[in-house]
Amino acid sequence: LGQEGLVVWFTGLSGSGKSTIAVEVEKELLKQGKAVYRLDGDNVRHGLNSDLGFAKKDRDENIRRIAEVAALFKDAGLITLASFISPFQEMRDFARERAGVDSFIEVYVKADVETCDERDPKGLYEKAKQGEIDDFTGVSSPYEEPENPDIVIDTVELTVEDSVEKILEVIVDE
Ligand code: GGZ
Repeated sequence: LGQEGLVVWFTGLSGSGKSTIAVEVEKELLKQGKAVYRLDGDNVRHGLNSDLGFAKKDRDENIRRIAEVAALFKDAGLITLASFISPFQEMRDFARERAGVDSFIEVYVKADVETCDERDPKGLYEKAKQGEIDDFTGVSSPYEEPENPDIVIDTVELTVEDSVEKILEVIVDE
């Protein structure tokens, strides 16, 4: 990998491990002296996209804006790590198209709903099942599995360390 930017797009359910893995990938890339920036719900949904909720229309707009931002960061030469549920194939395809097909890596962070529900670090699945949160992905809103991901990370089987290694192997070859 030279100075060229890249978008690494993490998709998966809430609690699948997207953010945990993206944070560790970021640390490794920084250690290697790479220019990297991470986009996730904490720095996007509270600012740029604070007007958006979780109905399909809002999720699509959330991902549309993030895809555009990621493409700009990529143009600036950054390895941009984006971790969002991004449940719809159409919008993930849009993100790939905006980045440029050769500058985009789709990482499916795979864990079944039951596992995520058991982990439930923020108690959101419980709230969703109680009807306290509407349109919750995996409970009352759909998640379309990636049709053609570049990398599949099965977080039921793999440790965080192994997951990071698997992703870095692909990134450094780009
Ligand atoms: C899914 C929700 C919802 C609903 C709040 N459905 O695990 P988290 O808490 O920290 O991450 C989830 C985050 C999902 O935002 P995204 O921007 O990634 O979603 S999407 O790509 O679909 O637009 C979760 C929290 O927000 N959260 N309500 N109803 N996740």
